[in-house]
Amino acid sequence: MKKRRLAGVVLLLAAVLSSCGIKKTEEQQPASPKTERITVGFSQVGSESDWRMASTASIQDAFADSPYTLLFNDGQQKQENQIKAIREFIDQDVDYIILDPCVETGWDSALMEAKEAGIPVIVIDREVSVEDESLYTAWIGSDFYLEGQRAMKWLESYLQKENYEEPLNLVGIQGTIGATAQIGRSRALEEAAAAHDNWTLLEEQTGDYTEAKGKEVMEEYLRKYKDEIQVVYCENDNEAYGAIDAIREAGKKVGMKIKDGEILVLSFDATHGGLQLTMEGKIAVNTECSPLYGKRLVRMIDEMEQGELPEHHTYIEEGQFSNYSGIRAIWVVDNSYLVTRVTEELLEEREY
Ligand code: GZL
Repeated sequence: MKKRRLAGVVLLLAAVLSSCGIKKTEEQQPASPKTERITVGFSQVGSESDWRMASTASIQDAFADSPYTLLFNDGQQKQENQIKAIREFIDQDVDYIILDPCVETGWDSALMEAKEAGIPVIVIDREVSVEDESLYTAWIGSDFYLEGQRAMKWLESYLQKENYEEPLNLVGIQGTIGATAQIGRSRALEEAAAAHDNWTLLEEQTGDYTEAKGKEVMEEYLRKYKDEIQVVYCENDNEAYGAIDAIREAGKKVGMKIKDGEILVLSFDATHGGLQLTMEGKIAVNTECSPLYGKRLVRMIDEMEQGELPEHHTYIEEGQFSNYSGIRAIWVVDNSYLVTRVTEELLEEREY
């Protein structure tokens, strides 16, 4: 049991005994507990993308300004590393664990061990799929399926605005297979392709959210499909960087003039580099996925330290960006979402 909690029990026992007139002699009075800093173990997916680095920086910076000690572990995109880190945090008897899970499944036993050790787990960003949802105290992250729907609605609107009704061939460069972000974004692409008679989803392959793999996959697509590709759906900015390089090296152009043979690139994350390319029209639309969890997490732990239980499932607000002025908003089901034009000023203001 955490020394801090043990001290609390001893104090309570002493209070009960003295209230029954059972005086403990001086030497038996428990020493006043040394208040230890609250420690928080953070198991991060890895360092695979600009988004990930921004997520890590946001959390490390926020905890550096907090009364809490953060123990950080980079999982290098491997679940076994993250499970090992969770077990090490349990052995170190941390007060809280934060987990950004590389994939959704396979967490039940590690989270059960944390529960049995009395350590609350906060899951961020991607989700865990577990039998018993009480294995984690709270999840806060993005609605990845909605992100993908927003990207697809933008593409639909764009094609309508441009009166493009010819056949449209798309390829998908997916994120890490099994990650919540990949599951949601890929589902939106596949559903949209199936819903349009003139759209054909030629192929999807994982780019693992990295620039190198994104480029490799795009090179293979270009070899295979030659001039047939009109749209590339990149599930994060780093994959888009790689895909754009491959398209350029193949002597083709990225842009929005599909009728002139340009290849239209969609991306996610809205990182600084991704928004720069969006402002230049090289990424047609960039759907935001905010990595800024740090301050929220410190506030969440502040509240939990006061005995307040956070919401179990919280979605964060996210934007969408383009340099195409013809679409100011898109609608998904009954909700409208603004599309913001990227300007130098906007880039200046961005936190990541
Ligand atoms: C999504 C996040 C994804 C980003 C990628 O919330 O998990 O992982 O979209 C990152 O850039 O690698």
